[in-house]
Amino acid sequence: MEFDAIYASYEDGIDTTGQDEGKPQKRRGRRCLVLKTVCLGLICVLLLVFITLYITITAERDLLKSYKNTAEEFNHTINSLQDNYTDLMSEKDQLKNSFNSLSQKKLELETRVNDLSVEKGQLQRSVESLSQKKLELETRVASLSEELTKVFKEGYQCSLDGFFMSNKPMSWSESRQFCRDRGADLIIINTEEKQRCISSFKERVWIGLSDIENEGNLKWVDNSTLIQGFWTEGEPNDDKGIEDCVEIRYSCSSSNLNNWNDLPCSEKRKGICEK
Ligand code: 293
Ligand code: CA
Ligand code: CA
Repeated sequence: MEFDAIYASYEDGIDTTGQDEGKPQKRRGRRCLVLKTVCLGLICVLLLVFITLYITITAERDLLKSYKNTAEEFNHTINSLQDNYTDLMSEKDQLKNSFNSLSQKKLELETRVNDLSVEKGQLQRSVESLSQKKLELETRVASLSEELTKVFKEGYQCSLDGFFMSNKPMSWSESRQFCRDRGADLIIINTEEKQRCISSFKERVWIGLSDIENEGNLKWVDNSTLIQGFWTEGEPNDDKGIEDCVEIRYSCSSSNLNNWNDLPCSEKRKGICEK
């Protein structure tokens, strides 16, 4: 109604030509055009509003989506960091346990090292004391050996040099080795003087005579054959078929030079060595 009134007054103002015929029809046509134009304008405005709203909403939705994605990524990162943290804490606990156990072992080892050091000190002192005792004993043995040789020489009026006796009873071979280790060998008695010199010795001793290699064929240690023997009566008898080495038997009478006896080589006797 308002529009009709406006257009009517407008049409009235314009039409100054005085032509009245067909006026209402034209007026209606114009009104209709104006209405259409207005409607179109309104539609355009509404369309513009809709498009603007659509773009804005779409942009907001995309933004929200992006925020959501970012939030999910954050969550994911946080979860992963939490997992890492848990792993690291567990590793830390393990390392702590290992450290404690190693510290304990270190302490034990330190204690062991200390104990061993103490033990080492004691052993070193023992070794020193034993070395000292060994030296003393060696000196004593040397002095006794010297004394023995002196007695051996003086007691039996032996004027022969280069004689000495092994320090303990051994088999014939061991006694021989004792002599050889000292640059000598078991004595070879190839003169009466030698036999006289040692025959009254108050021990049973080995001499360097044997038939080890060939039964009945007695030989000296230098491989020479026996020429003159100083046998006890009835010797050598190879008793039980096992007597291959020769000893000098202890004899009360130093005037009795016949004091040799064959006996098993495994018997233990001291040996008389000759250089
Ligand atoms: C037998 C007879 C003894 C002799 C002895 C020694 C051993 O037992 O008269 O003293 O043999 O020859 O070597
Ligand atoms: Ca024999
Ligand atoms: Ca015999």
